[in-house]
Amino acid sequence: MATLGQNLSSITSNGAAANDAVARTGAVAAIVRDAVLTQPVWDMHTHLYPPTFGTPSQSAGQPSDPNGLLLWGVDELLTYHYLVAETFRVVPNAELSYATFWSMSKQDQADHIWRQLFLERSPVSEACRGVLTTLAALGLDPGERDLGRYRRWFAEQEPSKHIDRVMELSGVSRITMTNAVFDDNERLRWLENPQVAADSRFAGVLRFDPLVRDWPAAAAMLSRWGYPATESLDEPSVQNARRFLNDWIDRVSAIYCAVSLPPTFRYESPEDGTYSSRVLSEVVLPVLAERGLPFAMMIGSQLQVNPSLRDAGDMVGMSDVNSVTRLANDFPDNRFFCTMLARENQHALAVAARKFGNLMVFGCWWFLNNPSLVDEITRMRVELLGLSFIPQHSDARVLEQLVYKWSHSRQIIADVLIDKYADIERTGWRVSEKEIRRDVRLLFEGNFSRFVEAPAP
Ligand code: RAT
Ligand code: ZN
Repeated sequence: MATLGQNLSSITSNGAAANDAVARTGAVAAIVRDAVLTQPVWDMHTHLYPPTFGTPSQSAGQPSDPNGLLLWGVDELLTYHYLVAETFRVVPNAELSYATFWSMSKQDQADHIWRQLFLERSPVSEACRGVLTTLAALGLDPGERDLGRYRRWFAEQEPSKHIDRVMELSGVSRITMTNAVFDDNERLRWLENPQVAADSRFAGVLRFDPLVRDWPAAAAMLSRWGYPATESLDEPSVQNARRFLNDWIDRVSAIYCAVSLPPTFRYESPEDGTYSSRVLSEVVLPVLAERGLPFAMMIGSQLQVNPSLRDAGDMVGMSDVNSVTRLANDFPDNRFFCTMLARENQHALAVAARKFGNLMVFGCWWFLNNPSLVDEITRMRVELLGLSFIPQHSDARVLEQLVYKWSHSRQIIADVLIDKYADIERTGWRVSEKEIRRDVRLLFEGNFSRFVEAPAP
């Protein structure tokens, strides 16, 4: 088999064609795997922050802030809401009530989850496996099963240096935040310290779900914050809402704006009589077109079907892809990122992206971020869209999740690409190492940086 880096063009077909074909397949696979595993990625959607936003975790060098926004460390990894949901399946609330669980300290919650999901039964779910991948990559042997030792190790880390280390381990070159302007805890931190996000490792994204999901509630809040707006969305309200967006885009240095939308979200036309269509067509999309910023729609999360689970209580639902195509068609001066939560929506969404160059499909979101589904969705997208999509984002809520979310995804993306290059090579087409690395760069960095019109880090 050819070694990595061997010039692929040196494997010719003079004579032993079958052997050469086998050698090429092996050499291409090795190069693809290396390219995918080493290519830096610009992670386009996370819930991570620089240490300046405070951190609730114990660390060396920074006092802990109970409401801090940067989550990291083993207790945060274990209390990830994906694992909270899995724990309540095996210890139903009849045995340990929701109220009792939420009143426990973070460390006690983590102990409970560790015992139930890692010790009482094997941690085979994707979210459990992720904790193990992450510990191993950090040099903490999961085989030891020693939560106390893991805790001591994390408490010795200095947050900013730890971020560097995690970014290096996960191959993440830039972390895109989700800056939720309607969240008081976050909004006040921006207002108190305009330099709060002065950290070149992080990029800002203005997130404003209530504006599109619940205009009357958003209007009341805007009014309180000095942007008078009425439920009727009259002309002054439109102007003030636009001013609000412009001010916050500037404050956050947003590289795009984003919302999460319910499965019931519909857009027929600017005049379809819904608040969301009016807010989009009169406020959000004109501002973003003027600013040259993309608009990200994450569609399909039905909020709080079980409110007692808090962040873990949301559900998936089928959404309407035609609403997305109508938006892409009616607003050609806007660029749209879109991801959908239902597996059943993935094919139509990829087909929609074939119709509109201003629509960029991204990521395998939340309940789709499981190996079997990432494999299926990535294959289908390559077949329909070639290399013109963004295969994955991490959605990390806890810093070290960058490690497992990217290592698990990279392995699958490499498998898919290896098969796709093998398919085209069977026709006699030859790919070079340079072309493979170029293609991988597009998927991990280039397509995103082109769409946000910002240079890759
Ligand atoms: O994946 C998640 O952690 C979800 O809870 C959400 O954060 C979702 O990704 C979102 O951005 O709304
Ligand atoms: Zn998210």
